[in-house]
Amino acid sequence: MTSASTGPTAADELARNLTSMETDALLGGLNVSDGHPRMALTDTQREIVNSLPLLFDEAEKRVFEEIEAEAQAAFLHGIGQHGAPVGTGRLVSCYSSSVAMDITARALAQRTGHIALVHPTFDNIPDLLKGRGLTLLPVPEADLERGEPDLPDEVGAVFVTTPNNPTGWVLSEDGLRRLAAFCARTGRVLAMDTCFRAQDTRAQYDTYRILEESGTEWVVIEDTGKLWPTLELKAGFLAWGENTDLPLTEYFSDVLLSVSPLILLMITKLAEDAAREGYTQLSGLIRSNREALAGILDGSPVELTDPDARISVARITLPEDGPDAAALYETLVRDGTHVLPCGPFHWARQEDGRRQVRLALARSGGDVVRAAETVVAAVREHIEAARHDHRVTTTESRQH
Ligand code: EGV
Repeated sequence: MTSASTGPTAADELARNLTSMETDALLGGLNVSDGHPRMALTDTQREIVNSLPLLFDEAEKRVFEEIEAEAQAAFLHGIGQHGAPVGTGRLVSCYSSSVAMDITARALAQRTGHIALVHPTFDNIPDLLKGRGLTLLPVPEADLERGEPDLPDEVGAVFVTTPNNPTGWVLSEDGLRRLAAFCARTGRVLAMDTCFRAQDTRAQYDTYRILEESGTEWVVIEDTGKLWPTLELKAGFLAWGENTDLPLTEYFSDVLLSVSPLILLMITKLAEDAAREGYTQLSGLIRSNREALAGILDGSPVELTDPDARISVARITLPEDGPDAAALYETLVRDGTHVLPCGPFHWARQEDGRRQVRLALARSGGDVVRAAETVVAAVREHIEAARHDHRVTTTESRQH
């Protein structure tokens, strides 16, 4: 129990989910918390935003299905997904990828009580699955890549986030082939969250072709929400296979009729712009922000955890004699800087993330630099203060 005078305890902080911390970061201060893009629009993106009144009129006139198929094709073909089931009725558009995730969770719970889920990953994925009554089994990334995870019989589905959040790990093409063959052979559904794939070309091999060729039952969740600074105007796409026997159409229709055709038209324009220059600009910004972060950490007690990652978030590892992630998070929030402690990503074993925090990189270069400098200063201060306390204690004990 928390009393009003003492405020939240460490245990309360551990119990908080990541999105509640991201919500606090929206109140003001320096926000390198959530994975949503918050940098400036590029010039050509600004032109698209300026054309929204025209797109509104176009959306009013045209047939929805045509607008939707166009947006899905523009976006998915632009990131290598030529086998995506556009126009088949097995690809629906949702307000967000989390809505697609919840529909998937509900459908999977019809089939099985147990799911194998990549560990670590963003905590709303395990939370949504658990919310639909599923029991989860954590599986490390390397076991998924090997394609032969050791699973008890009652596990009816495997869920993979690739590129993974927050690690940036990517399931390779051969890894997916092995995993899909394993799922086909053992009668399990293979579900994938590929929300960050537009940021990493290593994740842009044609996932759909491999899944269909494997013969397994599959579900894929895609997202436009990590790419463009469009104030939460975005869509999640939910796709499934020809022989995927899950009530996805029904559960989708329980949630919504359709997303806005205005947003879909905007996505078409942004995807076309992305194919021309937008993805190069985006990966350039993310790369230069990751390099700036690495530069500031260089020679400090803090390390970049995943130097090979390409996605728009970066983990950093804190030294053993520094603050743990929860303590650093609290110190930084008091100072008006919002990062995420990595404990909750390790949804089955929070302790595994106690030395890591995550910084968002889809920000202006200035924001990332200021956040990185603040983090390093706070860690150094903590170490200095601990040394000082140690000296004081030693001197005191000598005097007694
Ligand atoms: C990230 C938060 C939820 C999620 C943030 C995210 N949304 N909980 N529906 O979009 O990495 O910060 O993915």
